[in-house]
Amino acid sequence: MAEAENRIAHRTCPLCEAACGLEIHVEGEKVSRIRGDKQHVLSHGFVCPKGVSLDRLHTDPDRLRRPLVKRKGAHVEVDWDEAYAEIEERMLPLIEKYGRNAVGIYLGNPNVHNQAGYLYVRPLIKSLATRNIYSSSTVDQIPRQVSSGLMFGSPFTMAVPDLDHTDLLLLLGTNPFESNGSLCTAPDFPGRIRAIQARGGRVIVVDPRRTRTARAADDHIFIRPGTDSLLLVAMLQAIFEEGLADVGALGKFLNGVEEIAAVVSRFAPERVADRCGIPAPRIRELAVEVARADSAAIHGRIGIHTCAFGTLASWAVDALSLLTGNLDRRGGSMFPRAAHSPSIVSAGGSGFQTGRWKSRVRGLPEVMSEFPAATLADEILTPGEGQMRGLVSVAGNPVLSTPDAGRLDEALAQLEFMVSVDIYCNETSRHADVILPPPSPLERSHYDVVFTTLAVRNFAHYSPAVFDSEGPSEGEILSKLTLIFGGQGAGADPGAIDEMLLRGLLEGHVADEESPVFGREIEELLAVAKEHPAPDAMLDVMIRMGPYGDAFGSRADGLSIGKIASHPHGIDLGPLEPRLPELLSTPSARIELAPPAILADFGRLDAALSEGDSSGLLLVGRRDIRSNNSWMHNIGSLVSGKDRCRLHLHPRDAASHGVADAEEILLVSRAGRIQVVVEVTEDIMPGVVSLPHGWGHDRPGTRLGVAQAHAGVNSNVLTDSERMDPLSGNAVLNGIPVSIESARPS
Ligand SMILES: Nc1nc2c(c(=O)[nH]1)N[C@H]1C(S)=C(S)[C@@H](COP(=O)(O)OP(=O)(O)OC[C@H]3O[C@@H](n4cnc5c(=O)[nH]c(N)nc54)[C@H](O)[C@@H]3O)O[C@H]1N2
Ligand SMILES: Nc1nc2c(c(=O)[nH]1)N[C@H]1C(S)=C(S)[C@@H](COP(=O)(O)OP(=O)(O)OC[C@H]3O[C@@H](n4cnc5c(=O)[nH]c(N)nc54)[C@H](O)[C@@H]3O)O[C@H]1N2
Ligand code: SF4
Ligand SMILES: [Mo]
Repeated sequence: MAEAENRIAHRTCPLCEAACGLEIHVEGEKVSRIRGDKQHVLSHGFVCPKGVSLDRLHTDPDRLRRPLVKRKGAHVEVDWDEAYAEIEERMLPLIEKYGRNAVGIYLGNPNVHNQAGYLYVRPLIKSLATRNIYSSSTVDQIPRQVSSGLMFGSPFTMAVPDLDHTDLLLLLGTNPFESNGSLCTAPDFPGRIRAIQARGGRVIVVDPRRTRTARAADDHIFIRPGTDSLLLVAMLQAIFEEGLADVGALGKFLNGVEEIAAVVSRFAPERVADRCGIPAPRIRELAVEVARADSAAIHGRIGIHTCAFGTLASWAVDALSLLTGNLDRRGGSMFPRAAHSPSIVSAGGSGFQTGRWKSRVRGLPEVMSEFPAATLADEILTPGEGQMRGLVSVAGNPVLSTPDAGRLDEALAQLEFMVSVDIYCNETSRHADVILPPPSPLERSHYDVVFTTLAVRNFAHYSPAVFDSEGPSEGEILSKLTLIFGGQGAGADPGAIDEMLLRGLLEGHVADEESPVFGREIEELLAVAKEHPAPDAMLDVMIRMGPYGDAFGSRADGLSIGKIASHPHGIDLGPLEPRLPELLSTPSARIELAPPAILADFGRLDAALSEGDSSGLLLVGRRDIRSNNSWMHNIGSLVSGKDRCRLHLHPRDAASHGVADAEEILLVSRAGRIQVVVEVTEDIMPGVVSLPHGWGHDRPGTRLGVAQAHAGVNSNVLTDSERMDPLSGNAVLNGIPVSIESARPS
């Protein structure tokens, strides 16, 4: 017998936005150990319990290796050709009979952690030619994209806090000690927070829970859920009133300061204090501290975005940063410069628009060509022309992750045909007639196309696959679906999509007079890129044509995918540098501080403030370092120990409701009711309760042996699909009015 080969593979962890470098020790075909890559240019050895469990995801016997097709109500394994043929035979007639919009698509979060999702989803959507496009964006970050689109011209021009240089970090509605950060790729967020403190800076956390991040901070401010927009706007008012507004050099290309000064004047701290649960002097003090700091970085996430005023709150974060001279400046909020070429954005166009078309049932505006995930069930359940009869779900688990989940669960059961591209048969994919499983993360190469654009330091890291895959790659699966829906048939060669993508990437560059490859032969450049198999060939084009790229030999010493790959610990591309006005793509080529949609939303904010507040309990979520949304609960080491799916309740509320620790209660909202065990804790604001999302693994028909034994309950049965941020379509997932009832039969 040949001796087992021992080697160390280096790769980016694809699980969360921190993008840590892993060192994977391999003996033969087995991983013997995973630890942090100490030499990684960004993570310097940091890892979390999920990253070191990647091999257990890889070896999980419940992870699907072959396609499943539903026969007589039960899933059976079939080969790939049979699975594709089934899709062609059953989905195409639906499209023919009911039209293109009858088949929708839902895209889940792992698509942004996987280059296949980045490259191959767009052609798939194009081939479906449907308006029924949904994704986890509308239960997550889309308010940030809308505010960025309105202010800077592109929904991808998002500022990130310059963690490594700031003197004051203000965090709102984010708990990076558990989540490891979001819209801010910063492996070892805890270490970076300690570094701010070590260099004499301060960290302030605004959160209705005393989180691990809050405990590590210098200051923690409790806030009533859903009121961050009011807090931030009142801080703006205070800054104008105190004469502290100073936009610095950005004044040369900035519109709208006077309009904003006028509109925020109605929101003095004294007016919002009670609603926020923060004394007015504290709000003023905070505003002055941000304005007077040598540098300040303000960052808000899930807690401020998944609210009724998510877009306004996101806008206010940038407005505060701009008006205190902290936007696009070291130590403030800055725009990263990733190594791959950006999707082409330019000033002077028609600008960022939403509402170009409306959803059928509720008339909700499209945002970034998507409808809100909160209306997916409506479109399936409501009869009439254009009713959805089929669905393609790629890397999503909306049955656990989107609001009014009980209703969506029922809706999916009524579809005539559903395809899931997923590694598990879980709460959502159990509804699918065909499940197509892509390879495990260790069986694919990785280049972080999304999170390098959100990193606190510019970097590039390529990792080859650790193991070969027996099945087709995710790109190939998505290409097959593209060809089927495009009418080329299940037998067509998926390589045709690679060829199309590659040519598409190159055509713009050779035709662009400003480009260093202007006028060169496409075939010549194609031949260079094709030295790598797809999708690396596409990445090679994007890297070569990117800001540090070699432009196919035109720029000596520039980057290519091969060059990046020759640095297994990544390449450091330096600290963030100012990028305005170069990056602006608004029609005016200026920053629009007062876009009409934002100005108009102040009227809604005013009305909401004038209305009375509900005095009842408000439900918020939370994350735990060992979870990853809904889908890592089948890994034993990540669910062992104390049950984590418990309702946090303040002792005062426990007493007033006559509820004891560890008691099971009924939690009731307008949308639904669930039975849950209470954990009484001082670490939550009175009047607020908290339950994590992503649990509820007790549905029949799934194949999740471990998760079923740690089922928990689905918090999204309680979240309400009627409540959303109208500017972005984002669901309200935090600040849900709930009441407690006895679980004991009366
Ligand atoms: N109440 C409440 N709800 C929330 C949130 C909250 O804070 N509170 N957070 C929201 C947020 S931020 C998000 S991003 C969403 C997530 O919403 P979703 O993306 O819908 O849900 P996930 O749990 O991430 O499910 C990911 C799915 O992808 C599959 N998968 C994993 N890896 C791969 C892969 O490589 N390829 C493929 N094809 N499939 C794969 C998993 O098995 C799983 O089925 O949930 C949202 N829901
Ligand atoms: N371990 C782990 N890591 C993850 C994930 C995971 O599920 N588990 N998911 C990943 C994904 S998809 C995302 S998008 C990111 C999210 O990353 P984060 O935004 O850091 O997400 P959370 O940890 O849920 O932190 C949200 C915080 O907002 C608070 N909050 C709730 N309502 C309000 C409010 O109205 N105002 C304020 N100020 N705070 C409020 C909650 O108490 C909570 O502490 O995490 C990513 N990383
Ligand atoms: S923090 Fe995120 S990227 Fe880093 S090891 Fe954990 S899951 Fe992976
Ligand atoms: Mo997310």
